[in-house]
Amino acid sequence: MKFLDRFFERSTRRVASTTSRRRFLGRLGSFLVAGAAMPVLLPVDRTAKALAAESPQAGDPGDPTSCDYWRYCSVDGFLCSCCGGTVNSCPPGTQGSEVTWVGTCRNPADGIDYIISYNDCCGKHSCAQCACTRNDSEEPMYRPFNNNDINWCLGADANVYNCTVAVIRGVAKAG
Ligand code: ABN
Repeated sequence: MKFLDRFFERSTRRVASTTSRRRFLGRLGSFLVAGAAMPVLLPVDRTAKALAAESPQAGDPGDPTSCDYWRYCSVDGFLCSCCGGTVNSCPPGTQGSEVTWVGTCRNPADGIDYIISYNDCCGKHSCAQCACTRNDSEEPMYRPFNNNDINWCLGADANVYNCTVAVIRGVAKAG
């Protein structure tokens, strides 16, 4: 009996000396925090939202080949919709720039402000049709981060600028 007492005492002490309640609680805490953060950290498919934003529910009034079209409120370039592309797709044989100028334009159909990216289409000589410079919120060249008079094709594989698209990226929300 004494043998068993000593055996259990020793094993209990060994467990007690190699583990601690604090460490257990710490690990449990990390586990819970990681679990809570997981949905935020995991890649989320936002395509549905982007596509929903791409076609405003209340309508998309105006002529995409005119500089007055609402999405062009901050454009500077040749409209791809006059160059064999559309308002949101590059003409065949050109490639959209990934680096781009972004603006916020109000859709008159629903009064909502949409985030619009003005990607340049690159790889073919300048289209030279429907030149538009509306430039809402643009600032002078000496503030380059707020200036849109930039050839974004310089960041693409092909540096030659052809035209500019206006893609709805989402809804701008205040606050
Ligand atoms: N982002 C349109 C553009 C292209 C070349 C030069 C100026 C502006």
